[in-house]
Amino acid sequence: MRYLMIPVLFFSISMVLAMEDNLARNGYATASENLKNASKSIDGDIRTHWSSRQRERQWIMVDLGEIRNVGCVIIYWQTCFAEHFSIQVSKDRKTFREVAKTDNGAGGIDAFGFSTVETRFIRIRLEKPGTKWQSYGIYEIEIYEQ
Ligand SMILES: [Ca+2]
Repeated sequence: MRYLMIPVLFFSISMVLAMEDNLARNGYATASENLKNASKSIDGDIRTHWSSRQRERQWIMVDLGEIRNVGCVIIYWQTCFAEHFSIQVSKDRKTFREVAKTDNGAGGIDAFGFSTVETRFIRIRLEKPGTKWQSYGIYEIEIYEQ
């Protein structure tokens, strides 16, 4: 019994800590398309994902609901990752500023740390797919203060 309890307990503690720290868990997700699935990118479940259709330029955005300090974004890619993409922030959803960018994404997990900014909206601009399917899929977006 003890053998079984230890990993279960450890998993539970990890989940609680992650939920408290990850600002995206209290956010609202929207996207350039397939809106009904956008929330699956911030539902805390690594088995569910948002995916786009086959179009080169897309975006997905998380509204934190209020201005928060943000200094780290982690993206968990589904098979269809982006090779070129950037992360932008905005307080008002009108003026966006780029805080991270890559032209050599390789999928898996991408973690970006940057100087902490005050922001409400975090938008991931997807510029070029990295796979032959020419679409994008994201299991989860996590957003942290640092
Ligand atoms: Ca998910």
